[in-house]
Amino acid sequence: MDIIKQFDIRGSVLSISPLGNGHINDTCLVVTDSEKYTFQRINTDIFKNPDDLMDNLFAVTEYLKANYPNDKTINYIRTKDGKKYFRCDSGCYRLSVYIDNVIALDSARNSDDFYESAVAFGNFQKKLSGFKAQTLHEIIPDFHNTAWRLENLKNAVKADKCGRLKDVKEQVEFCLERESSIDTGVTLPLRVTHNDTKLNNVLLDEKTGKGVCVIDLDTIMPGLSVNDFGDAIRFGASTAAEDEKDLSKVHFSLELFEAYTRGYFDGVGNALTDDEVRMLPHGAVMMTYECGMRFLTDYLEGDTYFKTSYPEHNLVRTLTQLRLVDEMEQNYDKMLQIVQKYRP
Ligand code: GN1
Ligand code: MG
Repeated sequence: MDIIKQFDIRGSVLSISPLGNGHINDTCLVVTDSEKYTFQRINTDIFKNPDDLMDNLFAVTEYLKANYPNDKTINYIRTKDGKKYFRCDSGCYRLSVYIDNVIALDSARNSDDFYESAVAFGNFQKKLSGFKAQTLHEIIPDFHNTAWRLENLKNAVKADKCGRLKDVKEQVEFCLERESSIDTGVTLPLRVTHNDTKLNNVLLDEKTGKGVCVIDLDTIMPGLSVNDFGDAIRFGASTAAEDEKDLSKVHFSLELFEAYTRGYFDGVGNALTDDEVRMLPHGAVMMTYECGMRFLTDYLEGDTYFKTSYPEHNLVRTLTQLRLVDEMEQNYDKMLQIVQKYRP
């Protein structure tokens, strides 16, 4: 409560309650008698430099607000002494205006939801094409360096510090077998990328289902468009949640892939190069493979990175991701055809 008062808020606080289900930061809804706010404690184990992080967030949101004043953009509130976040003994905190009358979905209710999220992320990519990627701080180095993620997995396997390797031999093998698919030899342009393009990071209008605002800007960095596309497919083109325990419910849906591809091109227009367009399906496989390896590594290392609710949580997540990789590989040619069908 005292921390919230450090920010330049309107009204007096009526309530504070938990919000959302991110794996990294702690998020609350703060209601005052005149406004609602999103209040977050930044996870500084993961975001080691909150100054750089908040600089990126302010730079990007201020650019979007100035250039696209009619679109909804997250509005961060400074502290009373003008800082971008508040630091005290218990951590680093930030505040933004809560966006009302919206929903965030953990899985698409239908392909329209996924289509709308794609339009929003495509648009986001297009709107930021005039923003100089090099001016952003690299918040988490090697974030989507899949080869490095594989090295981390190999190290975790070697150390086997929790004795869990015996349960995941098959999954480790699956990841090792795909090493040669990582380096494609194609160099793609550096862009401003979101790097966490999950369906639930687009707020949809609760009545119309249209995309309202892209959120969770923590990992905005210079990166590759195909990875943003791919991460969205990883999460949203599955028929089940990322942590579905019943694997028979988890499938890669070509129908959802098609809906996203159509929406993405409706949003991004012709802002991508031919190489980027051609590599979109590869981005989907890579992001899913990479995320599977990250969950598997964290499982082997004793669940120190991702928040977990039960001991096998990271293993369950690994299994869904690897299942999706397998099915994407089987459908790769169809994915390529769909991309060609919708490209402008
Ligand atoms: C994390 O913060 P959250 O829950 O949206 C992670 C992403 C993973 C995702 C898997 C900074 O995202 O990279 O894809 O979990 N974010 C970070 O659900 O590591
Ligand atoms: Mg995130």
